[in-house]
Amino acid sequence: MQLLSGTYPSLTVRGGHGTAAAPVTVKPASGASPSLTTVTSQANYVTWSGVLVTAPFYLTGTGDTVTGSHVNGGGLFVRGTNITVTGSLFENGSSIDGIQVGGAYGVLLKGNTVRNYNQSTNNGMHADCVQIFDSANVVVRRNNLSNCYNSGLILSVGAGDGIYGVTIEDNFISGCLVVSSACGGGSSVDLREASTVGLVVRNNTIGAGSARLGTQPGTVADRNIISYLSDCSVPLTNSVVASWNTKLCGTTLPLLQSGGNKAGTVRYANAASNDLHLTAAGATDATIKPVATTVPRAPTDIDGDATSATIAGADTPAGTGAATTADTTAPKTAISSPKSGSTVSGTVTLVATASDNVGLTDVIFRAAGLTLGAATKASDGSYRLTASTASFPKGVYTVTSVARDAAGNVATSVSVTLTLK
Ligand SMILES: [Ca+2]
Ligand SMILES: [Ca+2]
Ligand SMILES: [Ca+2]
Repeated sequence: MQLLSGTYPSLTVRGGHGTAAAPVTVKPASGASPSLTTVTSQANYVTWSGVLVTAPFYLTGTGDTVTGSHVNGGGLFVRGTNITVTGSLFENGSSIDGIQVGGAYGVLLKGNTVRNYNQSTNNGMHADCVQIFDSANVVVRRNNLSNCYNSGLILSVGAGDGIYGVTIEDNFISGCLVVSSACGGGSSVDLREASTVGLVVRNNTIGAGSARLGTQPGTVADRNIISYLSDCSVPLTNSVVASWNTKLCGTTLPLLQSGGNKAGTVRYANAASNDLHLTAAGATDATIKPVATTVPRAPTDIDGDATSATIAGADTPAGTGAATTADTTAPKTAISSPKSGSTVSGTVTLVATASDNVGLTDVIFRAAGLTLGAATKASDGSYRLTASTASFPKGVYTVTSVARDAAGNVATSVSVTLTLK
């Protein structure tokens, strides 16, 4: 579908004939400069390529992609399933988030720039570059997020459905520096949302603003560079921290005395313009002596260079990284109990097997388009979730287990059919 020049009224896209193998692409016609206002994309397998959007942009379908596009003055609301947002620029919104991922499943945000979102009215949006809530299996990779009023990247409670499986890697993330007089210098990252399960934060360079990391069980925060750390007790490893809350944590932050962490200031190419690439001296500043952790380092940096085992953050200078083998092998998972065709009631224990060539990050169970919860590993190696059926209407459900590894590869089991009575 090719768009001619002009300013379009509010668009809603329904129906359509896209498939995973052959998505419908919406793009400007050759030489045309269309300008879209509000876009609501409800159709499945639509690729928005090279479009300009100046108002809210909603993605609610399955298998939709936004690539090489420019959202100027608007924000993207990701509400669908298996959504990819890549190589796009989001900027200059007011009292709106740059990219808001809510009630979504299977989202990749890769290689985008999100910047300059301010808050001028008290509408409850708390303008963030990226906000995630009530979602599962989200990968935020190789983005540059900066200058957003409330936070560069925030996980929040939403409706309380929980956040399952978020990998944040190879990003430059800064808080609010220059946008407006209302800009209070907010958080670079705020990852404290307690319902989060399976959070991996690795190889990020986190610039100006307060870094608020979480302490949720299983969180991994490894090989990051952090300008200002707000917390005294977070699961930080192999990281370089320039400054921290000395009132709360003391002048000698204990977590920087172990775990491969160190205190130190890192020199960047141009921090004022959010270019957090390392200078030659910065590469020395960011050098670490790593200790072993439960997840490997990210294979590539923000530029796609191979990461170095001994350099923290999102940028490895080209040529200094040792090639690692990216893990492209998805985990395997299957539901072992209850058997398909079973009738269940009351409290049900779901049991799955799961494995991966490198290592699993988490296993969740899903039914009726909802994430039921995260499984815990039992002593026999199986993954189990005990869930009440009280909030589900009686009927027939297809239940799957979903396993994820640290590279963000996801596997979904063959479904089992359970009758709830
Ligand atoms: Ca927000
Ligand atoms: Ca690099
Ligand atoms: Ca794997």
